Amino acid sequence: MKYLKYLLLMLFIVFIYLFGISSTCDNGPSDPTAGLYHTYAEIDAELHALASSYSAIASVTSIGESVEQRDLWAIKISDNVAQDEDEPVVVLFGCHHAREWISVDVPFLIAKYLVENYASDTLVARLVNNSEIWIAPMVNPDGHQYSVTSDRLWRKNRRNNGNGTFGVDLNRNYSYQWGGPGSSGDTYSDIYRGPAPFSEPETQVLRDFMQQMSPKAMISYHNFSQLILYAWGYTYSPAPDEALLDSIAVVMAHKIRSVHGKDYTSGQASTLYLASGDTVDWLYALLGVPSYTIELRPTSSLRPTSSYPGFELPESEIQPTFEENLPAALFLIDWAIDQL
Ligand code: 0X9
Ligand code: CA
Ligand code: ZN
Repeated sequence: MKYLKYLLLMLFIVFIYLFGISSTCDNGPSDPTAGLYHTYAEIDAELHALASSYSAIASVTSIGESVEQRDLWAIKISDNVAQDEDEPVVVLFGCHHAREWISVDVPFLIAKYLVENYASDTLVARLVNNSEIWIAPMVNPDGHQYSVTSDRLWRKNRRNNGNGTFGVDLNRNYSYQWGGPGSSGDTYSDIYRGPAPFSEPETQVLRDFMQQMSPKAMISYHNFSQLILYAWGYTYSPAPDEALLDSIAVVMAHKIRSVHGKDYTSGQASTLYLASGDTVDWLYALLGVPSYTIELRPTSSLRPTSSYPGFELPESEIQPTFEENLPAALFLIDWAIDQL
C-alpha cells in the first residue's frame, strides 16, 4: 500500500511529461495554424524546401530581421542563381500588413509556380533565365504571427511604442513624403507612421534591399478591394510617368480579368485615399520604375459581413486569387526584361 503513493507520483510525472511534449507538436501554442493560409513557420519551411528541391534556380536568403528578430525571408529565382548576373531585377513583396494573409500566399504561390514549371513551360523558363526575381512573401512576420495567434485583424508591426501601445504601420514608415496626409502621429492609430522615417527594422531592411537590388519593377501585395495602384499616393498630382504606369496597370488588370472574370481597378493610389510614406511612392521617387500596390480579393463592393469578411478571405479563394494574379506578375517581369 505504501508503494501506491509512488506509483501515483510516477504516473503524474509521466502525464506531465507527455502533456509537455504534445504542446510542442503541430498546432500547439508555439506552432499555430492559419488553416490553408501559410504561417511564418510554414513560409520559412516551404521556401527552404523549394530552394533545396530546385537549387539550380532558387535560393533563400534572410534579408534582415524584424523587431522581434524573425528573419525576413526572400527567395531568389533565376538561372545561375548563385551568381549576381547583369539581368533586370523584379521584386514581389507580401504582408506589409499583418492581417492581409492572402498577400502572403499569392507571392509565395507565384514563387512555387515559377520553380515548379521552369523545366516544362517555355515562358517561365525565358523569364527566369533573363531576370532575377526576388520574392519576399512575409515582410511583417511579427505582425502576421500576432494576427494568427492573438488578434486576427492586427495590421501594424509589433514595435513596443513604450506607452502601452504597439505597432507602426510599415506602409506609412517609408521616408518619401513621410508624415504627410493619410498617416498618423498617434501611436494607437492603425496608420501610425512611427517616430521617424525608416524607424522600423522591417522598413530599413526593405530600403537597403531595394537600394542594393535596383529593381526594374516591383509589386507590393495587399488586400482588399481589387485594385492596381501606382504613384503618387501622397498627392493627387499625377506622377511624371503616369501614362506608362497606367498602361502597364491596365494590361495587368486585363490579364487578371481574363482568368476568373474578376475586376481589378487600376489607377493612381491617391484616388483610393491619400496616404504618405508607402512603399510604392518611395521606390518610384528613388528609381522611377513601375511600382504597384495590388489590393487582392475580395472586392470592396461586397461589404464585410460574417459570411464574407473583407480581410478574412475564404480559404477556397487562395488558389483562384493566385491564378488570376500569376499572368499579371509574369507580364511585369516580361516588361522589365524588354527594357534592356
Ligand atoms: O492603406 C494602405 O496602406 C493600402 N491599403 S490597405 O487596405 N491594404 O491598408 C493602400 C496603399 C495605397 N497607397 C496610397 N493610397 N497612398
Ligand atoms: Ca540569372
Ligand atoms: Zn495593406
